[in-house]
Amino acid sequence: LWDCKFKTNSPTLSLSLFNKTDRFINNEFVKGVEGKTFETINPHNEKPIVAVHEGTEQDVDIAVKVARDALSGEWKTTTPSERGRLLTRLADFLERDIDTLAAIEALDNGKGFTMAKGDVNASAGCLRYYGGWADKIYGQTIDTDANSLTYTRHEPVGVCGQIIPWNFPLLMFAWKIGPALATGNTIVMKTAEQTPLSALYVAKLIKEAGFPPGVVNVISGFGRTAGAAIAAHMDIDKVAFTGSTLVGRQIMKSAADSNLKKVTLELGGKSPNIILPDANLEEAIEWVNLGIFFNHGQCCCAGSRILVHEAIYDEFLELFKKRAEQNKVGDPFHAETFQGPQVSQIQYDRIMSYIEDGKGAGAKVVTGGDRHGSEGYYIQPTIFADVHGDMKIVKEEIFGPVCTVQKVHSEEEAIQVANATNYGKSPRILRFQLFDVQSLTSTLITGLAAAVHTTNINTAIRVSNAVKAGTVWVNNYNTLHYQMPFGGFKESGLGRELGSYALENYTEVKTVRVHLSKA
Ligand code: TXE
Repeated sequence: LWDCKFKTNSPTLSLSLFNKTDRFINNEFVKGVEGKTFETINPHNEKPIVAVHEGTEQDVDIAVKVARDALSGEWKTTTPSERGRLLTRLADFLERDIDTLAAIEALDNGKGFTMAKGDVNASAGCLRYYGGWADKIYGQTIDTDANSLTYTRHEPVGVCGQIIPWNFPLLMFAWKIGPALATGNTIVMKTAEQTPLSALYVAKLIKEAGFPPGVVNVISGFGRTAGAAIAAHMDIDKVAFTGSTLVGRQIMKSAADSNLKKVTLELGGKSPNIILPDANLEEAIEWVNLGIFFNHGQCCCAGSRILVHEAIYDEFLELFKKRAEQNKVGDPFHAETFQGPQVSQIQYDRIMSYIEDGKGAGAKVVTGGDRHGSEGYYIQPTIFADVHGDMKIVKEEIFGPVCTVQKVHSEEEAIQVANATNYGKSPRILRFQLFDVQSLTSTLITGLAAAVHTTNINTAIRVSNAVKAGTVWVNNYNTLHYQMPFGGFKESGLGRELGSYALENYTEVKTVRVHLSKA
């Protein structure tokens, strides 16, 4: 049991109700088989919040069995409309408990309480959206010019393993379970070891909403044990993963080496944000600021490579510096906080080492470049200028509040630099370096997102068409919505999440051909 009180920007909040830190299998909270626990850390003060039961391979086995049985139990006869109602009810409960969920998220992840409330609302919206889809999953009738009736059915894939990261713990949970449940699958979810808490709270709500036992199972645990067990499991039909490109590769390999389970991946990025001379500079600066510093730079689609036309480069830098310095960094529970701590010591160290590397390589620190304060994993919003394409800070995903501003001389050059995310070694070399994160990230060929800022519609469309990215924002950034598909070109991923596109990941198409007798 943990019992804490927080002074938030809404009334003081008590989390004493939340005492479920075991794994959630078959609608019950039970201890892990090996009886191990691990601590989840508050990134604001670097102190443990609570010990959580660790799920390992054996727990994955149990969860898979339960999820397999659930496919032929009550869930099989739960009608599509009822599946929709269950998802909608779960969305209602998220909204009902928004303060509690946002507080858990702020505490465990470090994001601002206000931002976390946004995540809760977006998660509820996503679940409700997929609740709406549940009774609209159908195939085609096909005229084959023969004496037959041919039609397709969109059937659930089966047991889905889902592995999520720590940057949007609750939102990633919702993105994953929404389409999977709408289409009638069952789930074994592994949350990120840094942020297991909000999913455990939602597990309680899943039971309360009335989902049959075994439909959603949640395991808190580590990647190399529970995560790897999911990817390699012979009785999991599909794995959906969000995380690093390095692990994405391993998951695909495990899927291929086991039962060829279906794979969807949402991976890293080094997304370009292009500012052309005719842009509304004041508005563009706001979007650029949000593009990189939102969620402390811990977004796979963060606009971390800012490409600015030479005609406005100096003015842009001056205004962007001023804007970035207004971002309030501090306690997630303070009302005015825009940027909280990074999620963990590991991420903090990784980001600081990139900052040092940038300085060492001769990039100019426009603002930031250091830790913020003396406690917690806080880093100053950092802008580097005078960079070139060979620098590590330009080539590799930093996943923190750090961006580079590069000067370009034309629209053509902006497009060319935007698409130039292939630096160095060939994939053949990678085979021998699968565990070398640095060498692997340095070869990232990303294509998750991009943006262009211009007031000319022709330029906007021309650049959008030319940029190789799964999402292109025109005169905005980081505006995701559950109705819009999201995913990566190139090494940024496989498949699309959200929108109707995500439903395809969770259905098998069955063709039925009926021979019609002539009589
Ligand atoms: O990611 P991991 P990490 C990027 C970002 C970040 C870097 C490292 O650049 O700096 O990755 O972060 C599980 N088999 N992104 O180390 O390891 C793990 O337990 C199966 C981008 O946290 O990929 C967690 O649940 N699963 C990203 C999830 O994978 C494994 C978000 C992500 O962890 C596993 C996060 C294994 N062998 C990081 N190893 C995005 N696309 O948004 C780990 N996991």
